[in-house]
Amino acid sequence: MGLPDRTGERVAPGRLPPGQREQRGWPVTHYGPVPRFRPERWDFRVFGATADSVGHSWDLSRFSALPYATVIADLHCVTRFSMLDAEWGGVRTRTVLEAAPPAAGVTHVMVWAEFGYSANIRLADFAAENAVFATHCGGEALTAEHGFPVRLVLPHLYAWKGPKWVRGVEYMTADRRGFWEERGYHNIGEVRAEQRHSYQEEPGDGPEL
Ligand SMILES: Nc1nc2c(c(=O)[nH]1)N[C@H]1C(S)=C(S)[C@@H](COP(=O)(O)O)O[C@H]1N2
Ligand SMILES: [Mo]
Repeated sequence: MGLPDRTGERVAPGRLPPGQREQRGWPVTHYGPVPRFRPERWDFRVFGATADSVGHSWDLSRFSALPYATVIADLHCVTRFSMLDAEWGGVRTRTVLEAAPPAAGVTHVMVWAEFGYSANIRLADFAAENAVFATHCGGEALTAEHGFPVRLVLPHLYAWKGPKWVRGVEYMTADRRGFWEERGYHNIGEVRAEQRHSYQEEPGDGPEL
């Protein structure tokens, strides 16, 4: 689906983060079933410690009307496959932060998806310039198994930090572990630092397990 044609190309040395290999094509990896999209019930909510103390929500047409950006970004799975240079289209996390600003004390966010999947992310990581709530890849709408209608792409963190089927963002004034962060994966998950597993965590990297 609109992936760059890299047939016969070699990946330049140093292009891949440590311990990763390039995956041609786009595998599907997730825990649990693919949710059914119900447009009449779908919303994207921002809640928790918002600057104005109220929650914000968008239905899909209003969410899709937010400023659209395209970003070239990788997907790095902790199981070591990487998809390089995909073109993602959607709403930058910065746009969401501007539309529904966090309160002054917010340090982390929890990104929530269907079926209670969640990922905790430091606010500064979430606000990265190339972080996008993607609705499209390669110019085409996401397929159901790749996260339709919205998934988070946060290329400097391992891909478990990028939920598919996103439903909202919780602003938090303290860190709390998400789904995989409670189950053995690293609380921060930075790809270049190979922060794969919770046993690698240093004091201060996350709440006690
Ligand atoms: N909701 C949800 N999002 C998820 C996951 C999941 O289990 N549930 N798995 C993550 C992991 S570990 C990876 S590698 C990517 C895989 O995305 P893909 O299936 O589009 O390749 O989705 C991420 N987002
Ligand atoms: Mo993954």
